[in-house]
Amino acid sequence: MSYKVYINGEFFDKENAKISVYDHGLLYGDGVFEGMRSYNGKVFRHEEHIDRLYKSAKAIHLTIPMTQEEMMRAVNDTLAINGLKDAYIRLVVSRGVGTLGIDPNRCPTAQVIIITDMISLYPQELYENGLGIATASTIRNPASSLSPRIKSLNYLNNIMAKLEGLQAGCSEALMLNHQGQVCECTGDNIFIVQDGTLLTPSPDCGILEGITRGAVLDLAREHGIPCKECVLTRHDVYIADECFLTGSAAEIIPVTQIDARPIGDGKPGPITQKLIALFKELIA
Ligand code: PXG
Repeated sequence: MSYKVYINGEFFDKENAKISVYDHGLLYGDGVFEGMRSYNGKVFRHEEHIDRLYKSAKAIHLTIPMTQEEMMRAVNDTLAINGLKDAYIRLVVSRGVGTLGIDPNRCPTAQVIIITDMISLYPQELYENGLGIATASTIRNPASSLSPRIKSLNYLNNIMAKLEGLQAGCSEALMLNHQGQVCECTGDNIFIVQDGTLLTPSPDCGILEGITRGAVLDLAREHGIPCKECVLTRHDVYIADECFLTGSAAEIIPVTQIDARPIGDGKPGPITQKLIALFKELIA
């Protein structure tokens, strides 16, 4: 199926959806993006994603040439033109076409690209049995050099860690910050359960504040599961009763092994399963 791609207000067939090689998004990773999901024709936490996009853009001094309302409409229009109800949405705003050299002032207008496609998920088997992760030696960018709160087009920090995970035979890798505290995985936030309490690194640890992470914290609070945003060490993950990851693409996926050690009894735990069920209801 060839889906149409939105570029600056126009729709192009996938094979004709092209941008300039002088775009600073390509040349320097200068831009921001969002990865979203739609369920039954409705974008999950749409406004929150668009808010995060505009905050990322603001942080890198990038002006998006349309309002948040217009952006939400453009996303809905792209889904509609492609007849997609359950989809993955990739929204990219790049610095746009410029000259060679990093000066962003040489790029007069940002480019807005919206790609909608089928979702590619982890295999179902991993949702049932859990996934293994490995700690990467690549440290998460400290907020003082490039804030992980910016969802930027420069993902090399995460890609370096992902490569380490894959080399260790794992599809995700755990990233620590420069103080050795647990941050997040390369494209997912991390949670553990210890003695019935749900724990996840606080934003101060240097993470992307995931929208799915926020939805899971809301669900836990609504359903009386005690939860805390705090500092976690790798040791805490090693001795956790349960562990899972959250992200727009993965939703909630259990982790049953880290650095070749089983987590808890090596099977997805009851609180993880409860949250997976509650999340399914939320998106139904
Ligand atoms: N941490 C990082 C570093 C991420 O990139 C998350 C956490 C989870 O955030 P959300 O808001 O999705 O709950 C992400 C999300 C992709 C893709 O296509 C990447 C993400 C999400 C969806 C798709 O690479 N990253």
